[in-house]
Amino acid sequence: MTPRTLVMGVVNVTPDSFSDGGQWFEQDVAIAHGRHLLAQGADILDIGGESTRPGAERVSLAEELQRVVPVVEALAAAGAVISVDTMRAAVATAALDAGASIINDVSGGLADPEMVALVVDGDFEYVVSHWRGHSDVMAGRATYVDVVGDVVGELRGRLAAIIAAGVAPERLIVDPGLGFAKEGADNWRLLAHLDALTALGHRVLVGASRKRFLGQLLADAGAESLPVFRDRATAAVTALVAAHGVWGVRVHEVAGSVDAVRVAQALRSAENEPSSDGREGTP
Ligand code: PMM
Repeated sequence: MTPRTLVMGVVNVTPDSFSDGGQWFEQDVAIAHGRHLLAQGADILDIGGESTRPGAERVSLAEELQRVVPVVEALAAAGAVISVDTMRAAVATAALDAGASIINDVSGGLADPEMVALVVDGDFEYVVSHWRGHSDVMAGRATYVDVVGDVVGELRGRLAAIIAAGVAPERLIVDPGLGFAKEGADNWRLLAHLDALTALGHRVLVGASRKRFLGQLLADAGAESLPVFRDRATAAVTALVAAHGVWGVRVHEVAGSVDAVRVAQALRSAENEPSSDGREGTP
């Protein structure tokens, strides 16, 4: 039986995500939210202390550490598999010490020159996303000759550099970086050509959850399109990419994607079963 797609639940420890309480309140809320996502069936929690939405400014290292580390500690102690969404090697180091086992670097090692050396020396799993610059500049860099070929080519270059530095290829997970220096049509093209990403030979992670291109789709249809209304569309993307066999999906609302993965898995099993009259299933 092919392994099912894993659901990675997002735990953002960013002040703009929560009401204006103090630091402890935010951390308590984040920890409680992580527990809730686990109860809903999340396989992995992805904890982040820096917003990467378009136009966002960077947080200081001290602030990112203060936000992330206690939440990692608490949720790792609760038995969760922890991924940390950071572009900083120092945050990754502290998070690994606190119990994380995956580093999710949306810059694919480009934002911090220390990151690749940390990956070489460690034994954690490392997510390499397609990235062309920080949130303040990325919108101006969404220019492609052929988005699928360009993204896959740039990712191939990053993977080769990281492997050449001494990282075992099986530790790497690739991500097309939907929304990062990409317009709506670029995201749809990448989703339509996941096979080109899979062909890189690594596990594939997809982060479509609540992104602007889903909001645009809903708005164009006259539906409610604010981020909180994008979870059904997100779950639909999960079903489609899980049917394609991706390793994981990164989502804010876990329950819908857990069900979507169940649906995709049932479909994939049925595809592989012989039909009841003894003939092989559809090739
Ligand atoms: N998207 C966001 C943040 N981190 N990590 C990965 N691997 N892939 C993504 O697509 C991704 C990510 C956008 O952040 P949000 O939590 O504010 O939506």
